[in-house]
Amino acid sequence: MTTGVVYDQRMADHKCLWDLKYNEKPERFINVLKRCEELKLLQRCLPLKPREATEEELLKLHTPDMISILKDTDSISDEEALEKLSSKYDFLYIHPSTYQLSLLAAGSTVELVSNILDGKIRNGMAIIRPPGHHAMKSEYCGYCFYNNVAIATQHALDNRGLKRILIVDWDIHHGQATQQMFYDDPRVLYFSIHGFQNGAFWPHLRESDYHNIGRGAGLGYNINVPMNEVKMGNSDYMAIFHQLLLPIAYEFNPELIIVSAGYDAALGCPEGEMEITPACYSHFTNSLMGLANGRLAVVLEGGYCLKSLSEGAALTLRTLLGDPCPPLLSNLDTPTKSAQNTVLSVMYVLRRYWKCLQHLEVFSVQEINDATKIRENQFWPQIEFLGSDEKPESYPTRDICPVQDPKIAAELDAQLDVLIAGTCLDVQQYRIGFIANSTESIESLSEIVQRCHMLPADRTETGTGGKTSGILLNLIDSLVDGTCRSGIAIGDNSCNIVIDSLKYAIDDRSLQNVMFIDMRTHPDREIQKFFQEDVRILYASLFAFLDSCGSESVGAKKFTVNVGLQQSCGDGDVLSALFRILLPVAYQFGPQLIVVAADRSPSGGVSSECFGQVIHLLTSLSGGRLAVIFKHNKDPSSSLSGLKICVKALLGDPISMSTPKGTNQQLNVVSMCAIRNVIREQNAFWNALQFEVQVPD
Ligand code: X5A
Ligand code: ZN
Repeated sequence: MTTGVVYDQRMADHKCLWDLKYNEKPERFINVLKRCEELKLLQRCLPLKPREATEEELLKLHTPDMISILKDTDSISDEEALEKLSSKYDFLYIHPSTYQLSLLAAGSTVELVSNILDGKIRNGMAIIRPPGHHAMKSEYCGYCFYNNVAIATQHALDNRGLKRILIVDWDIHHGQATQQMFYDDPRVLYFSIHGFQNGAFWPHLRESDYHNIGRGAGLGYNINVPMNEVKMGNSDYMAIFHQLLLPIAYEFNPELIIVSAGYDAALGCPEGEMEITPACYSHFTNSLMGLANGRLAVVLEGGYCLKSLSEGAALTLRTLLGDPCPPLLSNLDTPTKSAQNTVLSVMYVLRRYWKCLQHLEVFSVQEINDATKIRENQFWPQIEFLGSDEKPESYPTRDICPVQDPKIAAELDAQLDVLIAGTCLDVQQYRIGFIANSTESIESLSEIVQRCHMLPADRTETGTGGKTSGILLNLIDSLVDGTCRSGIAIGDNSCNIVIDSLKYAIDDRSLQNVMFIDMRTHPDREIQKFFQEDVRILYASLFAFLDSCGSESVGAKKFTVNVGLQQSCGDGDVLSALFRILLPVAYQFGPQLIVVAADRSPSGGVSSECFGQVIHLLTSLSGGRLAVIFKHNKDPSSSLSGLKICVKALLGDPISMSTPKGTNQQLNVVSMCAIRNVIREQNAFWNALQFEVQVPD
């Protein structure tokens, strides 16, 4: 199953006749396609046929006027008349081609989504314009005419009976129209990260603030993450993904994800003034690909710096195709105070609706309450958004498009060249290595194993580590040499073997840093002890040592992170530890290689699917270089299902969720304590963890 792409060359026709420098210009579309072409991505996709949306599709969410007004401009070639009509709306121009192209943009988005739901493609991207997320029920707005993403969502609800759709809106502007359309619908979870600046950022709506969380049955299903400062970057956005979006998305367990993918929060965009690097969009994309059985539709919205737009969009498509994420060139650091506040505010208003936020309820509600004292912001007092479809009476300011200082623009441009050069590394390596000590596991997994690259199990030369660790050494060699992207070795994973192999990676293969994650049900202390003083190895374990209960580490050491979960805990606990501890720490460490030791406990509470999700989420790091050493246990069925899912995750196959309810389960209080203790202890070293509320003893 492949990746679909939909676009129509005519989409370059729509332009502003009276201001050719207008931000929403044809080159946006042309350059994105050009970059996808350069990276040879389009030829790897299944091209879908663009089509116009039908009246019936439009009228589900828009008024008849929204069709007729634009339809009538079809024949107006008088520039002045077009300009006059356009000026009635907030940030908009109309061109004689606009009507037809808006229909094409909406229809093509529906086409993308229905091909995904038909199983013809796994995921895909709509490279389209005009964009859609500001198009309200009865008002064109912000370069948008019809709400492409909302129309496709409605199609999935009405014609396919979907019950859970997640819309992620990472455009820098709040998709107020999408919010309005599904405000009381619990079937649609709308999650938007946007510039807000306490109301000073367009579209200046109080309904864009974090306390607007849905209405009626839809309470808790509208999530706004407003940014109140400019220059937010990868650290801020990844913190929002790890702390909010991913835990909530895994709990929601969507059947389909649609992304309103604007690239105007990217570095260099004059509208957003934010600093997300193009590579970070790969990370956003990859982290969503484990959900919804991989059904992910990415739909272009804004993005006004041609360089960062085309690179960000192309990297998104490349990730959908299954290529590894390019490493973020600078490791993540502390999110800004302002972003931390936003995250806490959002957690605070949503804690009753999402079990993954329960730890706040248990430990720190008062804290957060103080931290996020309801603000009287500079434009208006805090007022609930009542979900009205009406156009807001008037806009507080009607700002002009910011003009970038040419000196700043040149600087950003140079910065982008460096970043882009760094993502063009050779990543054309899709092979997944497979080694087994016994043929038994190969036979029972034959159809999966066939898709892997078999590596030799024996090792002739005996360097450091010697023969015993042969399979893991061979696997590490293949990843370092680039023969394989990632791989799995099946065999003994006891501590000597792991120690020898990690030593081999740093001493013999000169890797600068390696993250080792002990996911064995019964970790022992030997590995941790051995590397205690070695800053090149970040040691992490998930489950508690046999001789301890709950979290602990050796007097709080930076490169030793023991989460200490009970092996009987559930998927929610494991994912919580991953999102709140392991991923932020790993992103700050920036390993060149990740080694995971695992087994499957027949009695453990963690599902094989969850194990697969962990592996999938880790593939975002270290350029996808992930070596798993897996040991069979005595119960062949639990062992095989774990193994199968792990290989599938490495191959990029979709992983289903264990229960139809996702990880919607009560968190274990022991785990909550363990996780909290680790964060409190480790945030002195890893400031990517720092926004966690400090609870006094
Ligand atoms: C789709 C989109 C933005 C309008 C901004 C007006 N619209 N300042 O990014
Ligand atoms: Zn935008």
